[in-house]
Amino acid sequence: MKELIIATTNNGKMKEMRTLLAPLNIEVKSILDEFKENIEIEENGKTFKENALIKAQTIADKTGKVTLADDSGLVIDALDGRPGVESARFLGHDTSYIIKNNHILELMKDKENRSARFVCAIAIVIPNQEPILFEETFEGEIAKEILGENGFGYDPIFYFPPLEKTSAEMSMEEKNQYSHRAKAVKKAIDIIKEL
Ligand code: ITT
Repeated sequence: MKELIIATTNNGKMKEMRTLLAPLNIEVKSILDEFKENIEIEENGKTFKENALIKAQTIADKTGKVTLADDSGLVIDALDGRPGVESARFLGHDTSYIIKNNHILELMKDKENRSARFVCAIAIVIPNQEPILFEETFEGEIAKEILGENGFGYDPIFYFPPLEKTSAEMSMEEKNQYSHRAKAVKKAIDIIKEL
């Protein structure tokens, strides 16, 4: 296999994907690389896996090429799993993460249970084959304040106790050692290597 399409328009995600998939030594293309424009896909699934499959299937149908999609998000136990599958749309898709993150800190102000996890579901669609789906997590806590400038999205409020840092304070190498996406992409690499 010479190329892999990643059904994403999220630059932060794509940056991590390129680094994580480098060991495959194949061309890795985002939606923007492949189509020269963004393709809107309605993510109306109820679970991360359903949404990952919707994205990968839509793009595989358009390209006829092997396509991988990541659907991910932040699950906070004290907020009944919110923002969850709505993570990108929480408070509006175009609302800045400074506002989203501050709002979550406010919602979590009096909460004793701060446990949370990032979830990453990956779907791999190979034309004319059954889709492959799996999910991994990155366990941590909601921080008390916004800290760090690396990463993207909710990284500045996601505290990882083993390193005593938020995931926005971790280097890319550190995040790619422990994250939900890193663990899921490692599984994807093993599958794609066999194609
Ligand atoms: P695509 O669907 O085009 O891939 P998206 O941003 O809409 O891009 P998702 O629907 O999977 O992607 O939503 C994921 C959201 O979850 C993302 O926008 C972040 O807010 C959050 N998220 C996921 N992984 C994250 C990570 O590693 N660090 C910080 N936030 C993360």
